[in-house]
Order: sequence, then C-alpha cells, then structure tokens
Amino acid sequence: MFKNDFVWGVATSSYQIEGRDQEDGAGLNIWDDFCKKGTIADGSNADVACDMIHRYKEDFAIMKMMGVKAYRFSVSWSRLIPDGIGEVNKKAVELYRDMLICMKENGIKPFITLFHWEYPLALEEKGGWVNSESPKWFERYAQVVGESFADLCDDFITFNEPQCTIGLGYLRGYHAPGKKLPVKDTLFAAHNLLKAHGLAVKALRKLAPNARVGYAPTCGVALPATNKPEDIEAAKKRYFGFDEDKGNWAWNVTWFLDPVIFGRYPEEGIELFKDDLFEITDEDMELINQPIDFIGQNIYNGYPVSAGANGEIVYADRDRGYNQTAMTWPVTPDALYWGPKFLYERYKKDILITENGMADCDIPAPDGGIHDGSRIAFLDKYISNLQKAADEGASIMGYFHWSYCDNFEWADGYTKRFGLVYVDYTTQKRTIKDSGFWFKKVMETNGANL
Ligand code: NCW
Repeated sequence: MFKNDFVWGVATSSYQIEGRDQEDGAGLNIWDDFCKKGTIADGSNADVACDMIHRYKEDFAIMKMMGVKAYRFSVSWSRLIPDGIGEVNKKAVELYRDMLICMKENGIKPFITLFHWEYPLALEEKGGWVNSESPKWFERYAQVVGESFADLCDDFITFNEPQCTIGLGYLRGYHAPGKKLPVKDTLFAAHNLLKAHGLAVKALRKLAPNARVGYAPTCGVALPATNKPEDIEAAKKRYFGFDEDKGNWAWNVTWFLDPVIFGRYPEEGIELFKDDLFEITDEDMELINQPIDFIGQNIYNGYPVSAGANGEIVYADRDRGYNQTAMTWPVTPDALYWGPKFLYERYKKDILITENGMADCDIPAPDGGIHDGSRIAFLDKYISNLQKAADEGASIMGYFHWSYCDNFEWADGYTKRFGLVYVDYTTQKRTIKDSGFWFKKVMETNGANL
C-alpha cells in the first residue's frame, strides 16, 4: 500500500520543454551551444521545444484534467541569471512566479529542481564545474531561487542526475558541454558539484525554513538474477560498489550519495581513485553532509547479477528477446523494487522516485488517439514493483512520471517520446495518451487499481 500522503506527479525539465522568446532576457546555456555543433540526432535544438513559456496555462489545465497532484519542473539558471552570477532577469522571476501561481490555482503542488543540466554558458567558459569557484556560483543561484520562489513552493531538489552531468557531459562528451576530461578532473568537478549541493541546501534552509529539500541522483540498478540470498548479496555489493573500469566511475551510487548522507566518500572508491584524488578536507565533507529530507532517485532499468561459486559478482545474461524501449533501455520492472529497497536499507531516508517512464515511438491512430499500450504495460509492472517495496517496509514518499509530455530528449532531439501527453511539434497540439488516462486512475486510487 502506498502511504496516504503519497506524492503522485509528473516531471519535466526547463530546457526540454520551455522554448525561447526574443524578449525573454534569458542567457545562453551549454545546450544552446552544444546543439549548434551537429551533436543532436535530428539536427534539432530546443529554441521552441514544447513552447511551454507561452502555453503553461493550457498545460496546467491539462494536468488538472489528468488528476496530476504534483509537478516536478526545473528552473533554468541562465534564464534567471543570464550570465550565471550577475544580474537577475526580472522577466524570468515573473514567469516562474506566474507558473507557480497557476499551478496552485489548478491544485498542483510544485517541486522545483534547481539544476537539470543546463549550465550557464558564461560560467562554462570559465571552466564550469572544474573551477573551484563553481560551488559559490551555484550558492548564489540557490539564494536567488529561494528569495524569488520560496513563498510559493515547499519542495526543492538541488541536482538532477549529477552522474550524467559529470559522466556524459565531462567524461564521455555525449552531452553538453561535450568535454572528454581525464578521470582526475571529472572527480574534482564532481566534488565541486557536491559542495554546490551542500551550499544550496544551506541557502534554501535559510530562505525556506519549512521547505523539504532533496537531491536526485540516478543509477542503473543491479538486480539479483534469482531470489537466492547469495545473488541478492552480490547484487547489493555491485549496486553500491565500483566497476574496476575507471572510465565508468561516474555511474556510481555511493560516490554521489555517501558524501551527502554519511559525510564521507566510500572506501572502495577512495582506494580505486587513489592516484586521481585531490585533497579532501573535513570542512568540505561537513559542507556536503547537510541533512536532507529525502533521496530523490531516477530509476529506469537495471542489469542482472548473480554470485559466482566463491560469492564473486557475475554479470548474468538477460533473457533472450528481452523487451527494450525506444531508447534501447531494457525493460526491468524489478528495478523499481530492488533499487528503492537497497537504497532505503543503506541510507534510511525517505525515497522519492523523481523519474520513471519509457520512451516510445508513439504514432497517432486514425481515430486521433494515442493508444500506447506498451507504456501502460511498462508502468503497471514498474509501479506494482514499487508498491511491493513499500509493502515490505521501504519508505517511499512518492512517484513522478517522466515525463508530463513529449519533449526535447537531449542528444536524441525529438526522436524519442517519453510523455503521457503527445505533442505535435508542428502545431504544438497536446493529446493525452491512453497511458495518461490510465495514470489518472492510478493517482486517483493511490495505486489500488494496480
Ligand atoms: S538519462 C536521460 N534521461 C532522460 C531525460 O529526458 C531526462 O532529462 C533525464 O533526467 C529520461 O531521464 C533522464 N537521458 C540521457 C540518456 C543518455 C544516454 C546516453 C548513453 C550513452 C552511452
């Protein structure tokens, strides 16, 4: 059973949906720049995206119709402070305040994410997260968010998927800013990001003393291949451990969560990176270790693991012909069982599923509807697994579906559709998919229909 005050919602991020306006006063961010470099699958950019800055009233009315109770969205740092650290853009403050008021009028509770990947370009040009000043830049931004919106919002999330910012943006270069830095520099960038998180929590506590503040990392979940205790142990060990391949370091749970929750980096990682680490002071660790109210987690899939003859971790085969989404991400509903269960066991903090969902190639049917049975099947299985984790004692605070509507899927452009609402990008017409009506029932019944 989900708790009575379980938070049911949908999520988006600013760059993926907002679009631009010549008059809006927004500054450039790293994705504006990255899109110009021939990096996006369909050659697109997010200059228009879902045109949410002009259509949010319609979108909140649609959400209301869908029975959405909470909306997780992000503020664009470079829209709010065009060069990242200087003057505040009053038009952005007005825009987001009006959005927040409109959410309230529609009975929708806002969850603001401060950082969902769109870093101000002016700051990236100063080195971005590798610059030791970067935590302070973020602190100022968090102060502006607190000062501008704390009277209209009770829930904040500092970072979305820091693993992707560092791993995809700075290590692999698949995402903006497209850097391929050595492990040493990426570890330092991650450390600055974690310090920025600590400073932001402190700033928000001061400006919004009654608000809940959380953080939303991600990670593929290691799934026990069977229910044998040794396989469960092997999966847990793999989930919280490290891959010997240093090039994979950024896709790690504990490097991004232990400092936040326990105030220390995991020993196994410290040993693995001993030649790449900088000086880590007690002062830094205390700063990173600010009490938070919940652990947000974006969970999409996992990989099977079993125990070898001597208890060692063995990657198991997936079933032949296993299901995949349009992202070619495997469909593994038990990721929403084992992930929250393992995380709650280790960190003893409320877990908020800040994202889950699937990309599909939805095509409007002759009757005009979007009959996305695959998404319904996916969600039914995943959310049932989450319910099982809750039944067995993991404290699950809520679930946000990614995404409210189809949107700009980063390096995949508009080729992948994650929404409960279909967007026709030529006309900007929104159509609630069958999955949107199905999810309405889930929210209405608090999961009793699963
Ligand atoms: S990780 C990821 N996503 C999707 C995105 O729309 C959202 O903003 C994110 O929080 C859905 O959830 C997250 N997209 C990036 C996928 C990149 C995979 C690249 C792998 C390269 C090997």
